[in-house]
Amino acid sequence: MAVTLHGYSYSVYLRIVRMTMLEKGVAWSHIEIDPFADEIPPDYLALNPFGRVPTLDHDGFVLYETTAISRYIDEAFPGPSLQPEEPRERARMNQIIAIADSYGYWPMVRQVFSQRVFNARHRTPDEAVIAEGLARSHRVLAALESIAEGGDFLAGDRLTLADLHFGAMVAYFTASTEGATTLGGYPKLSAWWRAFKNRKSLAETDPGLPGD
Ligand SMILES: N[C@@H](CCC(=O)N[C@@H](CS)C(=O)NCC(=O)O)C(=O)O
Repeated sequence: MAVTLHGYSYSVYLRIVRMTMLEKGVAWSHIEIDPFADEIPPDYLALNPFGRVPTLDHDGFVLYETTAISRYIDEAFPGPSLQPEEPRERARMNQIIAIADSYGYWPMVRQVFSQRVFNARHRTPDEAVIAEGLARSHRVLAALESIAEGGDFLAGDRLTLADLHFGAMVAYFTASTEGATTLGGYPKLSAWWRAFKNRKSLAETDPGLPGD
């Protein structure tokens, strides 16, 4: 069974899928595609008309949208289940993923991390964008602090897709000093991150920075 992932090495969303694959013990091959390029190759747009990454190809079954991919991997492959059976825990997991996508990704990754860390070596960071990103991140972190389980995992008592999803975003967010300081103001999330940041799947999917 051949699994191919089309993605951009520095993509948070690609990392979520890669971590899911590692946690499940699934091997894959990688095809690099830069979604920020001026022109997206037509053969990629034929797979994903939105031109975003990642896109999965599993023996000709093509799937895009990260949550659809990670749930598919969890359900289609053996290995530890990454979704709770208990309805309320499963609902929390889904809620955390939706909050991360809807309200967290843009301020935490695109406004704070991209400005302060990723682009900073060739462009002066836009301090107004960073300030706005930090302000908007607070609301996300406060919301997650109030619903997080309070232990090593965000939903329930074992690893779920919520940890992988939000963890990839927090990895980038805390690569900036302001992001790390901001997260430090939320005790439950800080305790979760102290445990999660040592996870093997997170370390093994660290893309570093371009030129490292
Ligand atoms: N809803 C998509 C979002 C994926 C996404 O935004 N990926 C980023 C990279 S982390 C991307 O392709 N960005 C290109 C752009 O913003 O034009 C998913 O869940 O897969």
